[in-house]
Parts: sequence; C-alpha cells; structure tokens
Amino acid sequence: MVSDSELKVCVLGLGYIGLPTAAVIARTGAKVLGVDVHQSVVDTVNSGKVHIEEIDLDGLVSGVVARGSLRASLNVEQADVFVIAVPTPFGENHAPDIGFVLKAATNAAIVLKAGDVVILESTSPVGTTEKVAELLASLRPDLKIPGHCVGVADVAIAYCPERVLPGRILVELIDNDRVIGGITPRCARKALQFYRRFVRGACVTTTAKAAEMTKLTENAFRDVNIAFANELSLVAEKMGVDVWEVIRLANRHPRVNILSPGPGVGGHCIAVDPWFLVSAAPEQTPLIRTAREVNDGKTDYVIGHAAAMIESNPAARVACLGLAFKANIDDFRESPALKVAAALAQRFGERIQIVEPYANALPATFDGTGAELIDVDSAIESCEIFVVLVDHDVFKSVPLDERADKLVYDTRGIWPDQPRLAGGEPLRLAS
Ligand code: SAJ
Repeated sequence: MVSDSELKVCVLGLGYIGLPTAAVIARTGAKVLGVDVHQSVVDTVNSGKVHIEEIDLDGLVSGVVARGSLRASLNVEQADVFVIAVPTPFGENHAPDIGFVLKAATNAAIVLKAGDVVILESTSPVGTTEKVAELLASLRPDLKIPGHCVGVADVAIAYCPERVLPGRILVELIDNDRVIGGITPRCARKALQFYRRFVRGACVTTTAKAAEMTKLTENAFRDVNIAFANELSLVAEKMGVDVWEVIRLANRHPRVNILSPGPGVGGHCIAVDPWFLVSAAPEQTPLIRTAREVNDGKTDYVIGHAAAMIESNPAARVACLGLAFKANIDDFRESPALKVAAALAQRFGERIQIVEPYANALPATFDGTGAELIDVDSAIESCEIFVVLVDHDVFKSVPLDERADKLVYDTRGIWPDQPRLAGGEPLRLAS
C-alpha cells in the first residue's frame, strides 16, 4: 500500500462515527475527504469546526483541517480507501433500512478504480456487505468485484464495525480491537492493512457475515444485561428492597457482574441494533426481543411512577434532572430521559423544570408545555421534587445537605445516601 502521506481516504457520512474516524485517519498524514449530504456539516468541517460534541474532537478537527489533511464535500472523489459510516435506522416493524448504505456505495461506485478498498462500518444486518458487493458488481461491470468474479478481484470489500463509546470515541477508535470481515480472505487482509495505520488494538480478520453478526451481538448482549438490571429494579421495588444495594452485594460474587438499572435504554445503537437480529430470525430470538420490551417498558414504568408522585404532591414543583441518553454527553437521540421529561411536561405543564447542562435550549417536543430549562442551582432553590433521569457528574456532586429535604425519584442510583422510603407507592412530601 502507498505511504501515509500519499494515501487518499474518502469517508462517507460525517456523523458521530464518520467525523472522528476521518479526523483520526487524517492525523496519520493521509489525505482525507469527508462526504456528507448536509451542506451545513460540510461547511462546519471545512471551517475547522465540529457539529457534534465529543471530547477532544474539536481540537483534532481544527488541527487536521488547518494542515490540509481533512476537508469535506457533498461529492465523492477518487480515493484509495472508501469508508462508509452512514446511519442504518430501522423502518416499519423494526426492519432495518440499509438505504443510506446502498446510496453511499452507489456514489463510491462512480469513482471506484482497480486497487481500491471499500469498507462498511455502519451497523448493518447480516448480509449487507454482500449486498454492497452485488451492487458494485452491477454498477461497475468493468471491474472484477469479489464474490462476483473468477480469479483475483480488482477491489477489496470488507465490513469492519465501529465499537466506540460516545464520550470516549477518540480513545476507543485507537485502542479497541477491531473485527474485520472480508467478502474474501484477501479483502479482509487488504482492509487490515488500512486499520493497522491507526489502530493500536488487535485487528482480527473473519468473514463479512461473521463481523456483521458480531457487532449486533455485542449490542444485544448489553441490552439483555441492562434488561436484567431493569427487571431486578422492579422486583426489588415490589419487595421493598434497595436494588442498588442488592446489585452492589451480588457483584461481590466473582462471577456476577450486574449492570445498572435506569429509566430505559437510549442512544442510536443498543435500543436499535438488537431488532436487526430479531427481525432476521424472529423465531430464534425470544430473549433478545423480550429484553428490548423490558427496557422500553421501564421507560413507561418510570413515567407512571413519577406522575403518581407528582400527582400526590399537587403544590410541589418538579425538577427533571437530565435529558441526554446517558451521562456527560449532549446526545438526546432515543433518550429515555427525554421521553420521561417530555411526558411529564405534557401532563403537568409549568410545574416541570428541566435541568440539562448539555442543552442550550429545550428541544421542540417541550414547545407549548410551559416547562423551562433551568440550572441545577435554581432547581435546588425552587423545586421540591427531583426526578433523576441522567447520571451526569454535575448531578452526582450535589451534596446531601442540599437535597435532604427533597422528594427524590432517583432512577439512576446516583445518590445512595438520599433518605428513601421502601416500596413502590408514590412518595409524599411532609406537609
Ligand atoms: N445503560 C443502562 N445501564 C447500564 C449501562 C447503560 O441503563 O448499566 C443505558 C445508558 O444509560 C444508555 C444506553 O444504556 O441509555 C446505552 O448506553 P451504553 O453506554 O451502554 O452504550 P452506547 O449506546 O453509548 O454505545 C454502545 C456500545 N456498545 C457496547 O457497549 C456493547 C459501544 O461500544 C458501541 O460502539 C455503540 O453502542 C454503537 O455505536 O453501536
């Protein structure tokens, strides 16, 4: 392969994965073009700025853009490596929609040449990489496409799922192990050479289908385990036991590692990807489907429990702490916290105050409800009921003496020292 400074890489999709990936590759000295369908994203990146919040990403992007290693465009250009990192949402009945992947591959096909490597990183249903190969074979009959030709193919096609955790993306892009699945073993080896340029973790090769299923398996595993914790939280409440204490104690067993209950599972990955497995093999996935339902059901349960608490205290003002889908990030996609807070605001109007240090304004779903965005200090001053929905560090740091007189529904277990009543009945403020 060509040297770092001569390598041209085209990253299709400049979202939460594509932009950090493009920036990390650009840091190696390669010439990277990031392609996005939104003019505003292209303009933002070309001005050296970022449109997403991620630790250290702004400094990295401004550096590589200033050096001329990264630029953005609406249009695909010739490159040696194409990395597809576009969304794969689900459509009706939770069936995955790979339309953006196929569109990106169609765009890459226009400029594809012999010797190029095409890598799909988007979370995808099993068989998607083969569909990409099929599409390229139909669009470019002049090229020998792996799986569709005799002898050595002209291009390599592989699947390499991203596995980074929002909030740690730049660290995990480098340090995590990567699974690289080729349409053929040769394709996998070609893609491996590319990842070795910037990945410190182990790079393990396999087939495209195994790599696709590995990605879905990782997120389904986490979903099932969170569902177990969420189910436990309901059982413990019925028994009048503190679930956090039970989990802490159970986790002292050398082979037990229970995750944390919460108001449900959010984000664009764990709440979505398990459905790709369920949709592909409905008969074989009762556990994975049930886990999804348990986690979604926990959000409805939290709404009901918080509403009962608010109704039992008609004069009290309520602070909902957090809207993000998890701690210390500004990402509200598929957020159970947002869903709970919006449901409460719709029902209780201006009694509801929202505290979200990662928001400058309330999302549109709060329009017309009367709910307001306030800071944590104002909430301590003005609200009697606290519904903790996100475990942001700034919330965790509120000491007991500032909240001892509050009625707290702590769905994340951030305040173990908070006086609480056992049992699931709505709590009342002392009058
Ligand atoms: N959550 C809990 N309890 C827990 C852990 C998480 O309720 O004990 C909730 C979070 O609050 C959040 C949701 O689950 O709402 C998901 O958060 P997360 O931190 O588990 O995962 P994501 O969605 O940020 O990132 C996941 C990661 N996958 C796994 O850990 C297996 C990440 O490595 C993937 O790259 C990412 O999905 C992805 O893009 O697929």
